Amino acid sequence: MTKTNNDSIYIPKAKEIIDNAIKKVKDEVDKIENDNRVAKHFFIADKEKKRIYHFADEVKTTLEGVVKPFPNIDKLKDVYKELLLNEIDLETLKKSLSHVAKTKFLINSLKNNYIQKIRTNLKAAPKLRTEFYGRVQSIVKKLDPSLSYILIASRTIRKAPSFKDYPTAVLVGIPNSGKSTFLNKITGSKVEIRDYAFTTKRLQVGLYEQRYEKYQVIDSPGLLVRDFSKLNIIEKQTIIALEKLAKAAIFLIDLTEDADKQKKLISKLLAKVNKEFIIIYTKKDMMLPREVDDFKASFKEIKPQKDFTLDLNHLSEKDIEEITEAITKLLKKQ
Ligand SMILES: Nc1nc2c(ncn2[C@@H]2O[C@H](COP(=O)(O)OP(=O)(O)O)[C@@H](O)[C@H]2O)c(=O)[nH]1
Ligand SMILES: [Mg+2]
Repeated sequence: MTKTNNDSIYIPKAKEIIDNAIKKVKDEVDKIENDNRVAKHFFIADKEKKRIYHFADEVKTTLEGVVKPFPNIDKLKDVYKELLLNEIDLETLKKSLSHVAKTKFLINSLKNNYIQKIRTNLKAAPKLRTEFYGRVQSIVKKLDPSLSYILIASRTIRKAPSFKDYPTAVLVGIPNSGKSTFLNKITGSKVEIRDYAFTTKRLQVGLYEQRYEKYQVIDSPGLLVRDFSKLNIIEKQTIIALEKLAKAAIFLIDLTEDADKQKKLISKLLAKVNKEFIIIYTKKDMMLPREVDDFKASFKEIKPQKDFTLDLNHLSEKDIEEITEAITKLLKKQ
């Protein structure tokens, strides 16, 4: 399982593993013909041995393909490990991987066993080979729950974007506050924007460059105000990004939504992850100037390094320059 942009990961089910092995044997062994240089029962026994070898090897190769490419969890970068642990149980994953690995060894020793049996009883070769297939099939069948779990874990890893090591700011705000719009404007990314909540279901990465240095901005799924212990898997990704990647936070505050609720969110987050931050008040165009002033007055005890009040859909070049300048200043700070 390598990490590419392609979301398709293939991990076979037990039945496919067996069907595939049977087909491979058919293709490679069935067509071998007796050239009449050996007695018939030798020939038949030999062919059955070949079936056993091919069958076992095919299953073994498939199982290797499941286990080998899986990254060493203990060596994963912190942020990837946390994102993985957010969605899966590490013990179950480790057990599943070792279940597959053990099955591989078990099949190998069974294979040696049956080959030996055929050597001492050539006439029983067809019966022994059928018995071998049956035993392998029932061992592999038991793998299904482990294979499903490995698939879930693989998808979780694959879903994570490729984070860069550049200085990083994480965008935080309630759903629909303009995070993705902001990311696209500042970094030229093309993250999906919709006028309904929860469009962004996972972390997104954008990059911008200033004076030949690169910076990373991460768009996160919307956070609701509630107990951090009650955050769902998607919301927890934001906390992980803040803890593991962010040098600074950028809070997007929606002027058309409840001020108190958003103030609480900021305070709670800052209490949990102590970061310097910028505030971007969004949807200025939808409010009267007096309403904007009232809203901001209620935020006066929150002290950002810098704040902006904007209509994100109509940012000027100058706005963008000023905003990136402010972000860079925070990210460059020693
Ligand atoms: N009028 C107006 N709409 C905005 C502004 N910022 C964002 N929006 C709209 O709000 C909706 C949600 O924006 P989005 O960036 O997807 O929010 P996210 O959920 O925080 O990522 C979209 O329809 C945006 O066009 C703004 O400053 N003014
Ligand atoms: Mg979004």
